[in-house]
Amino acid sequence: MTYDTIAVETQGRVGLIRLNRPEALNALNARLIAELDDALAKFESDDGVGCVVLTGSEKAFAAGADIKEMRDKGFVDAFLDDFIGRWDVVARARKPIIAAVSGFALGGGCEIAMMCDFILAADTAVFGQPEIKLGVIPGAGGTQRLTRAVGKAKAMDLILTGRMMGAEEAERAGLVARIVPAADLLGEAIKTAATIASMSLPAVLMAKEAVNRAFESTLAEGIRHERGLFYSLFATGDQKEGMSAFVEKRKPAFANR
Ligand code: CO8
Repeated sequence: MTYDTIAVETQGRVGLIRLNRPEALNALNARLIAELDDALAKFESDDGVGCVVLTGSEKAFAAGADIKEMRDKGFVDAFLDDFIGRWDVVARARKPIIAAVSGFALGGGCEIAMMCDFILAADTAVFGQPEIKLGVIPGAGGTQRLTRAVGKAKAMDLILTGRMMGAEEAERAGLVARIVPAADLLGEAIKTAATIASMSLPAVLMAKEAVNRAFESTLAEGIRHERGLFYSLFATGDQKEGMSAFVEKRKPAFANR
């Protein structure tokens, strides 16, 4: 597949995807989602990639779903086509994905960022769910993921008024893992992804799965699940390597097996 709306590259064990529709502030249209799906599937099956960074431009991570594409849809077409269903590509990924957000992350843009495993934000980042101003509501998980991230009060404030929130407020609220100066954002995201990609891949995938389980189960269920995953890692060579390296005072060389 040739990409018109994203740019894809690898840097070491890091897969990098840039949303690239500058004329529309990276508004997410069907073509872009199909390309994102394709690029992520390739990274998922590439043993050379251990972590993915998803980013946009300096001005916009993504200013939402493409309003011009959505405007004329009718209910039956939207329902039968289930176009939002295809957006789950990011949430379905097993490998970790870091959202590196600079500028606008609005509507579907904020929702895609929240589907990633964590968000690194430039100090210029702006988050919001402005769908209410368009006569609709968030449709790609915004009412659920934002509420889990920042709590009911702030989620209601943002979703009912459509107001935007800056990086500092987003970090205070727990939506953002860290803020970095805009000029350092991509470098910091790639460095962070490289650190993750240097770990044992089975351990990384299981850690991600276990943390996500916290949002889908009771505490007792989640802890049982975590314990099962933890014990299973003792079947990997990487566990032997990691613990031996610590005892022998050297760096581990994980084989990802
Ligand atoms: N869709 C389509 N085009 C867009 C979008 C968008 N979401 N956002 C910006 N653009 C276009 C503008 O139309 C403009 O194009 P043109 O030059 O041809 O007029 C170009 O990008 C530049 O935008 P502006 O001139 O508006 O730039 P400003 O710097 O003045 O303003 C803003 C930037 C504040 C980000 C402004 O563009 C804006 O408010 N954009 C819309 C934000 C929004 O409402 N997003 C939510 C969209 S709805 C949604 O995401 C629902 C998700 C639910 C899932 C749906 C699954 C498909």
